[in-house]
Amino acid sequence: LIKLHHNVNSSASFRVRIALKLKSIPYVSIPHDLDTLTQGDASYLELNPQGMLPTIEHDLIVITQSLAILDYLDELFPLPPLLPSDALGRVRVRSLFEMVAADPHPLTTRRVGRQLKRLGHSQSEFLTWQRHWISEGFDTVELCLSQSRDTGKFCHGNSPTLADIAVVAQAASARRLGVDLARWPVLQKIFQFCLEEPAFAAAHREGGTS
Ligand SMILES: N[C@@H](CCC(=O)N[C@@H](CS)C(=O)NCC(=O)O)C(=O)O
Repeated sequence: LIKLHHNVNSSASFRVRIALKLKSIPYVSIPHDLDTLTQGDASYLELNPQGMLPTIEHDLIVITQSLAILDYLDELFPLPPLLPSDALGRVRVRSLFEMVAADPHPLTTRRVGRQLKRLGHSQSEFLTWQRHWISEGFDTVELCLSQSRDTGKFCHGNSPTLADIAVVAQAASARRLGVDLARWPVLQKIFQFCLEEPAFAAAHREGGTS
C-alpha cells in the first residue's frame, strides 16, 4: 500500500493526489503541517531530507519530488497513461508541466516566504510576490494553450496528462491566493472542466485545497 505524505494547500502534493485518483490507486493519507516540516519534525526529515511535500512510501522505498513520483506511478500503474503515446505529444506535455512546476512554483513556496520575511518583507509583500510569479507562468501557459491545435478539453487533447496535473494544482493555489483566473480564459476553462472530472474532484476534496 502507498503512504502519501502531503498537505491540503501544497500544490505539489495535489499533483500526486490527482495521479493516484486518475489511476484508482488506494493510498493511506498522512497529512503534515507545512510550517513545522523543517522545524522540529525530525522523523519527517529522515524520510525527506529536503523537508518538502509530497513524499510517498511504497513497500520499503521512499520517493520524493512530485515529478519522480508521477513517473514512478505511471510506470507501475500504466492505465490510464499520464503521457500521450507519441513523442511530440509527450514533449509538449512535459514542457507545459515544467512551465508551471519548474519555474514559477518553487518561487512561491513557504521557504521562499520565510527568507523574504528574514530580509524584512511583510506577509502581504510575499502574497504580491506569489501572485506575480504564478501570473507570469500562467501568461506563458495560456499563450501555449491558445496557440496550439493540440489543446482540447484538457491541455493536450481529450484525456488528462501531466500538463493538467500541474496546471490544475497551480490554479487551485492561485485561486486560494486571490488570483483571478479570468485573465487566462483557455486555462480557466480547462481548470473548470477538470474539476468536474471525478478523479480531479476527489483529489481536490481529499486535500481540502480550495
Ligand atoms: N519540486 C518539489 C517541490 C516540492 C515543494 O515545493 N513542496 C512545497 C509544498 S507545495 C513544500 O514542501 N514547501 C515547504 C517549504 O517551502 O518549506 C516537488 O515537485 O515535489
